[in-house]
Amino acid sequence: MNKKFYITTPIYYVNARPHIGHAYTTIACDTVARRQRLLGADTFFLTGTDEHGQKIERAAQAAGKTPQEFTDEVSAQFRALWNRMGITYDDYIRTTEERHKKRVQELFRRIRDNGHIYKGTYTGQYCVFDELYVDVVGPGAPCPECGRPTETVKEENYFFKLSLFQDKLLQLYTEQPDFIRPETRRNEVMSFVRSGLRDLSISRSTFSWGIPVPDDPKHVIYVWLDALANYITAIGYGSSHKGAQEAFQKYWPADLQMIGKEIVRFHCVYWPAFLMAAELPLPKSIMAHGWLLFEESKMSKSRGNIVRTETILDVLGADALRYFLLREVVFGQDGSFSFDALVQRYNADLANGLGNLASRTLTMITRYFRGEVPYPSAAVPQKGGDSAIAENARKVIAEYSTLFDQYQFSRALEVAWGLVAAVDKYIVENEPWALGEKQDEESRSRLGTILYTSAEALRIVTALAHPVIPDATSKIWAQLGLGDIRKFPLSDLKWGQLQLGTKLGNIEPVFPRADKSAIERMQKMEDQQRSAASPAEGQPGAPAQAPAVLPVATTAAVATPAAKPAAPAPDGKISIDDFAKVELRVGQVKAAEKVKGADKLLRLEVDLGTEVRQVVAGIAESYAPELLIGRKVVIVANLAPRKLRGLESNGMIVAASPEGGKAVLASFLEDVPVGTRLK
Ligand code: ME8
Repeated sequence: MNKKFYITTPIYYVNARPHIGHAYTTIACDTVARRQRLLGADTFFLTGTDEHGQKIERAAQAAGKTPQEFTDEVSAQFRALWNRMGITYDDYIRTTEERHKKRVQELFRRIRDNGHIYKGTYTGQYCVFDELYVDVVGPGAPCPECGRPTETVKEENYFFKLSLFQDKLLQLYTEQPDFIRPETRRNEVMSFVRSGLRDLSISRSTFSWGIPVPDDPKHVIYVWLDALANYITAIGYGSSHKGAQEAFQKYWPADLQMIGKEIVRFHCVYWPAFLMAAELPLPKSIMAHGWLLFEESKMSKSRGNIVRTETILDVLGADALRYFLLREVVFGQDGSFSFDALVQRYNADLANGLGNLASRTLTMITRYFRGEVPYPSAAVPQKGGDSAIAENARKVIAEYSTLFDQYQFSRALEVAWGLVAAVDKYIVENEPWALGEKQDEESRSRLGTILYTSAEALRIVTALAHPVIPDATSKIWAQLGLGDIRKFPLSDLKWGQLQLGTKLGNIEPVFPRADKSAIERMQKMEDQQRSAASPAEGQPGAPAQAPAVLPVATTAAVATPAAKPAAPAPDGKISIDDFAKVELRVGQVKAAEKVKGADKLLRLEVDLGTEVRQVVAGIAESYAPELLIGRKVVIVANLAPRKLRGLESNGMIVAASPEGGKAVLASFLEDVPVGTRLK
């Protein structure tokens, strides 16, 4: 019997339209699902939308629609986008569907019957944006996750005995190290759980947009319990239908649940605890990837820095986006998106790389061998270069598979494209076009060997890359005369399978080169979208300006997403008066420490001569706090105070933030008195 493989994306909130952050997770899952299918696994790929809760209810209100109308509309937009991109999901679950609602109630009942739910009163702060109960005190206190003001909730709730599962969870993380990937996230979760778990409120009674608690419909089930349950309800948990029950037996537990790093706690703490309480098997692995950053902060609708997927599809196509995201971003870490980098990668690796190799090789086979694959001739001895390519390809097949199965997409693609580069070099060195002019036996044989070797390497890269760039590789495969690539059993891939005499299909370029205008076009399309975006599309409750919080991303404190410059002169320059508005001063660090729960932030006390200021800076990944004590730094002294992780930051520390690198603090070679102004 075939191995099964069940893979899920998060179900996306429908409070805003999809952007390439959502597409990133969906593409990664689609790629894994496609590879599993090629490897022969009975694969089930689930995605969908998360449609209940206060956040969605308010978004609908802001749009002047009923929650159902609103969720129908936005959920359909997500689905239409995935369809347009050729995402091969097997089911699309909406949490407003009847099948889901009934099955969530069944799960609630089961956990309650097992004695893990009790009634109590919750008094505390709630973050509507994160749909999260938070441990902060006082009305309006900022959410430690996103910095938005929290709301005070005092209501009778059902509680889940989360505290009971602390030891079991720690045991799980220890015994099943792949349960949470990557390692950094696992460590974070373990220290969170070790610090103690409190029981969790799992119902709300002050609004109604949710699934009623069984036997007590005044309450609706907490949106995260409702949402997480989708992973089992979609495949039949809680159904009385035999077929659905069989599907659940077959596919659960999930083999891979892919998420973004901001929802690790829900998936790696709450979710397994709910499942344990219901005595259900746990997912095998939860993989949390990093964030796509745009203009230095997390791409998100509330920050207004999103890039729509449609723009890239219109100009470069889905394969370009898929390849770029998986090749450019180290999976698990944050990565920046820019149109420049996208087009550069597209041209270098796809148009000039794989595309060029395909058209060169196939065109020469057409021209010199009337479109039929020649075979390396036994009559003329092979050269070192020929066997080196074969050897290289064998190694690539093995390495690519290992890396891919560890979800190291970027490294896997780098390895495969190493073969593309090697074949390019091989072609240039062997000059098949010169041999093509000659008719003697030896030249023809040699030419056959070179073109066979090139075509076979092309076939191997094409098969390996298919899950990543399905459209282009399907075309190249057909051009190689090999039919439908989806039917190729990838686990059998080895050197030498290309048959003598295979008749090539029609040769057409797969990746036309993109010129500079592609970047301009995409930028223009996005600018138009932003200016046309209606306010209703924003996130209700979100501040008008992006909060300068948590995703300090790669930036040192210099780049604050909130600080939009005053309108620049038409040539982009500012006047000296504009510059004079910024009060830069020399400060000296008196104290420095890590901010709890924020791996990028340091809390500094900086002496400005006249006063000591608290500054929170995103430089923890670049500087150990103890190394900063006594160091002179440059501070933007007249910046309005802002809160980061609940700590007030009074000023900003100046640093260079090299692309992809670590922040470097601005400093002086000569000694300068503390408090001196820079001008
Ligand atoms: O959290 N970079 O939904 P959501 C990378 N409904 N990935 C990003 C991203 C970015 N800038 N922006 C979004 C929710 N994502 C809940 C989930 S699951 C039971 C409930 C991706 O619409 C990433 O996968 O806020 C992230 O975790 C997810 O979208 C969040 O989507």
